[in-house]
Amino acid sequence: MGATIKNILAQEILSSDGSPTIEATVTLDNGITAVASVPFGISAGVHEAKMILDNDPQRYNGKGMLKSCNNVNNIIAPKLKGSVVTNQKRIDKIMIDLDGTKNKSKLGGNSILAVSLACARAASLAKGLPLYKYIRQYYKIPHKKWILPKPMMVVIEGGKHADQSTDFQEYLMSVLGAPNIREAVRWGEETYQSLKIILNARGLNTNVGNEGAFAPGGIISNEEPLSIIVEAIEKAGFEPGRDIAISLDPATSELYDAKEGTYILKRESAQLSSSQMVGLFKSWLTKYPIISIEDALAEDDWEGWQALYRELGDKVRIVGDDLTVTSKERVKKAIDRQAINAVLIKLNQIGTLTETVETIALGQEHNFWQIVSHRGGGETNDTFLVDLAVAVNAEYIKVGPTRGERTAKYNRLMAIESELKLK
Ligand code: 2PG
Ligand code: MG
Repeated sequence: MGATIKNILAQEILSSDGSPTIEATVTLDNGITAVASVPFGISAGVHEAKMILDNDPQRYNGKGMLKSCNNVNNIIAPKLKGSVVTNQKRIDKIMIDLDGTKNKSKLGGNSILAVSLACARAASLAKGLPLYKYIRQYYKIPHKKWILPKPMMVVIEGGKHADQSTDFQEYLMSVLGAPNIREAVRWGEETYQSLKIILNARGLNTNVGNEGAFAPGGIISNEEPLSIIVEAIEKAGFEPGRDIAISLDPATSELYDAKEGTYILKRESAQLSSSQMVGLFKSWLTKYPIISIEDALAEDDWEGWQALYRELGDKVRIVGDDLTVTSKERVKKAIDRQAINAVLIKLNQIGTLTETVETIALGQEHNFWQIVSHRGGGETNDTFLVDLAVAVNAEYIKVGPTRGERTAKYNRLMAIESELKLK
């Protein structure tokens, strides 16, 4: 029998947004302790696992997480004490059953995930393995080699992540051609610095948004960032489309008027139908080196997604985020409907490590890209997502280029590369 859980304690910590989030500490009978924390999104999809907030206006404007912590300390912890920590599937199943709802709304996806991740980390320590190796071994993930995820860096952001910037939420640089991760990170960061010079030269400010990307107020259109990024890639000495390409996350669930069935682009005083949105992206593909588009359409606009896939599925990676919410069920639906060829992965969208790994496995059976992502609302310094991405050979990690909670992810990725002695 392996090490068992002696105690689990959850408490509030501050997220990158200055409001609380949840952190869990697991202590084992052999004295090992492990800590994990859970981020949250600001443009969260409606189908995500529920995050439980206190809604007590006296504390943190209602955004406290004491209820979530109490759910861990008073309900989850007593059930899990004495469990073998290396049996992650059983631990996750106990919590799923204890919650009993479809979207983890009773105990909170945030509470359950904090415990799930802290247990996995404790188990990896008990086994004496780095977390990424433990995850690969425990879930019998069939990859033999280590192929590290490349940086997909958010470099211009708007939407709900910044005021007075673009309607579309994220413009990203995906590094393609670097010889290794350390170089890939350097390429991305140097290009980000070139971008700053170009934005300044165009009279646009370089304040940053939630994810550490530039959020240039006064930008005139949703298309302008594309030419700016191409210019920045060239200025940094790289070739657009060969060394570094563009990825997009317009996060259009936030722009969708469900009643009218249209997408509202305030910057351009435009109101576009699904097929006009598809047309817009199609025209951009002919002008810019775009390799992936995430949430090009709203989370329940299935017909729009299918049309997009029919039109562009062989030219670009079509990534589900709000559409698929790291749920096996929704990824399955997207496969059946031929709506995507890549999946964004966020642990807190589904709420346990086991379910996340299952969703990834399903996508990989279909040769979909896996992009493991940070959150734009409140992130933490926890780097679990990086170990997960490495364990499954994900194609990319999507993380902003600055601010400590973001650079921690790239630092972890480079450390793993050094540890594996990959050149
Ligand atoms: C997204 C994310 C992360 P948020 O839409 O992909 O960039 O944003 O966490 O705010 O939902
Ligand atoms: Mg997204």
